[in-house]
Amino acid sequence: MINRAKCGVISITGFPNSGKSTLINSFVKSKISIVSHKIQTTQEAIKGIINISENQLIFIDTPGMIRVRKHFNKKLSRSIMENENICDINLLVIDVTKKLENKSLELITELLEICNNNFLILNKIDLIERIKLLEISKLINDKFNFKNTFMISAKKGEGVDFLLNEILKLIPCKPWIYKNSNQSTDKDIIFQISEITREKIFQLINKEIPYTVKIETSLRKNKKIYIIEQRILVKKTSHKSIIIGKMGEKIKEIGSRARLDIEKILKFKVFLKLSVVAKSKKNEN
Ligand SMILES: Nc1nc2c(ncn2[C@@H]2O[C@H](COP(=O)(O)OP(=O)(O)OP(=O)(O)O)[C@@H](O)[C@H]2O)c(=O)[nH]1
Ligand SMILES: [Mg+2]
Repeated sequence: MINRAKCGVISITGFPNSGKSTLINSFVKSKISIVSHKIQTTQEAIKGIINISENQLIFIDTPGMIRVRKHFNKKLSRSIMENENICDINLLVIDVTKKLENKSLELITELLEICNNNFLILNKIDLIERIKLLEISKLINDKFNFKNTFMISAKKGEGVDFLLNEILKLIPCKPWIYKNSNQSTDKDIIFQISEITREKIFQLINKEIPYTVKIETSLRKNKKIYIIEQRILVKKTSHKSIIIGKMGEKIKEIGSRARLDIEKILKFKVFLKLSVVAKSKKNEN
């Protein structure tokens, strides 16, 4: 097997909210990257690893690329560009329900510089008519030189296996980078568990608060159960009250949704204890 080993690095880039994290989860068949309806959910690059017979595929989910480079966005675009020249294939994911502005077209030019093999991924095809889809495909392909175009629904898994097969045809012969064949992500379990809770906050709390939240996680295990304690660090006492919600309803919902997902990852029963801490470190709950 060593002689025939193939290993490919595939970056997943595109605009915020286009479905990049949904796609990496669909490839890996596990929630390794969090998903929400809000833009800029993914804050740092996350690798998803799958092994198929002699092939190892390493996907890199990246934070959505945007033009307005505020302080924290600079960091985000840098982490995308760190992948420059290391990927064998770049999947540029476009949300077909969003209108493509001129500045988005300019950004595509930048994203194509990351790699020599670029695939155009038209995502969310479950939401538009075929005729509109073909128009979008033509519009983009007339302007840019993509190696191939794929029309998929990352959420429903439509077209994902076909895309995977085309990727397998292009990856180079070289030794596997990750020797442990059970490893599905480069992130440790503490990161994954913290991210799950961050996802629930993105899904359940409105506006800007989710962007400022940090999660601290500790975990221990006995014979019967994992005991996980998480501190949700927020900037202001007012944010803390919003996360806790009326009669503690919000935090309860965050906790029960997070626990279910964490149990899926750990494949074990979990006791999850959440507390919310305002930055002043007073008023812990
Ligand atoms: N209907 C539909 N919704 C999708 C599809 N793919 C993703 N979504 C939804 O689009 C939203 C954004 O998905 P994400 O996977 O978080 O998008 P992203 O590109 O990783 O976003 P950022 O990390 O913020 O850049 C979520 O609400 C997903 O459920 C799809 O194929 N069809
Ligand atoms: Mg994402």
